Amino acid sequence: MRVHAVVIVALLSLVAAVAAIAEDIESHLGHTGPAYEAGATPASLGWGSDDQVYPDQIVVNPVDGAEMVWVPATTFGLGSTKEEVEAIWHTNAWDDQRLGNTMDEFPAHEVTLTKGYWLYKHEVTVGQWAKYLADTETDPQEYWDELQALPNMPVVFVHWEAVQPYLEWAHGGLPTEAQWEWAARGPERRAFPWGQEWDRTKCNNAEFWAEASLPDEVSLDNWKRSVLGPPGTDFKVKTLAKYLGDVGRFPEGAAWCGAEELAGGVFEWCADWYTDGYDTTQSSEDPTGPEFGEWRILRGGGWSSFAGQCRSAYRYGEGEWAESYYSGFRVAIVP
Ligand SMILES: [Ca+2]
Repeated sequence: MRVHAVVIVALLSLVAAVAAIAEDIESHLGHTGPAYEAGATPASLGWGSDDQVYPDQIVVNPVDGAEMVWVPATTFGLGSTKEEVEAIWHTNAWDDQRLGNTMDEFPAHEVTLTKGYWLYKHEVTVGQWAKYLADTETDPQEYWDELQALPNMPVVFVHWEAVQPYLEWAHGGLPTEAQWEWAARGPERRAFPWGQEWDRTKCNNAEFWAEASLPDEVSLDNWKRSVLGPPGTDFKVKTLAKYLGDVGRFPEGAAWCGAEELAGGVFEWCADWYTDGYDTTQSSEDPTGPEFGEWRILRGGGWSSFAGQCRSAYRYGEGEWAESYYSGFRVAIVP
C-alpha cells in the first residue's frame, strides 16, 4: 500500500508539474487576452479609453492565434528632420556615407491617424503562415519544407503580393507606413522602439550577432559574408534557425505600445508604395502614400541589418514580387 501511495503522490506531483509548465507556457506566450471580435476596441473591452495605450494587454486574433496590441489614434511627425538624423549619426559615430540613405525620410511632416488600430505584437510566424496555407489550400513558397520545421520563427520568403490573401484571411491589412512608424515612435518620438539610444542587445540585428558596432558598409558586408558565405552562395535555412530564430526573444526592445521586434528580426512590408522622400502634397489625414510606385515600403531593419536601419524612421523599398530571407510582415486591424 505504501508503495502505491508513493506512486500516486509521485503521479499527482507530475500532473501538477505538467500543469504548471502548461500555465507557464501560456503566461509566457501571453495567451490571456480575449479573442478579437470585429469592432472591439479597448473601451468596448472595458479597459478604459481608446485614446490610451495598453502595452501589457493583448487580444488574440482567433483566425491565426496572433496576439495584438492597441495603438491609439494620434497626430505626430512622420519622417525625420535633418537635425535628428545628424545628431544620431554623430552620437553613434556612423559612417557619413550612410547618411545618403536617410534622404528619403525628409521632410518630417505632421500627419493624423484618425483611428486607433490593433497591431500584431510579433511578426507573423511560420506556424501562423502554415495554418493559412492549410486553411486556404495555398501552395507554399520556396524553402517551405525546411521553414515549416521552425514554427515560431517569423515567416520569410513572402513577397508583398503573397501576403495580401493572408491579410484577407486574417481580417486585417498591412500597416500603412504612418501606422508602422507611430507604433515604433510613440509620443516620445523614439529613435528606436525602446528609446532614444541605440543598444545592440535590444533587437535582433547584425551588431547583436557581431558583438560589435558595424559603423560602415565594409564592416557590415564582412559580417554578412561570414554568415552567408561569399556572394553567390546558396542560401541555407539553417542560417535562419541560428540567427533569426523565434519571435519574442527581445522583450526589452518592445515599443511603448507593446509591439515587439518592430526593430530587427525581419523587415516588415507596409501597405504604401515607396517614394524617395515624402510627398507632402498628399492628404495628411490617414496617409496611404503615393498612388503608384515601383517599390513597396519595408520597415524596421532585420537580423542582418546595422543599427541605422533599425531606427523607427528608416525607410526601405523593394518590388512587390521580391522575397527574401530578411523580409516578412505583421498585420494591423482597424476595428
Ligand atoms: Ca521587425
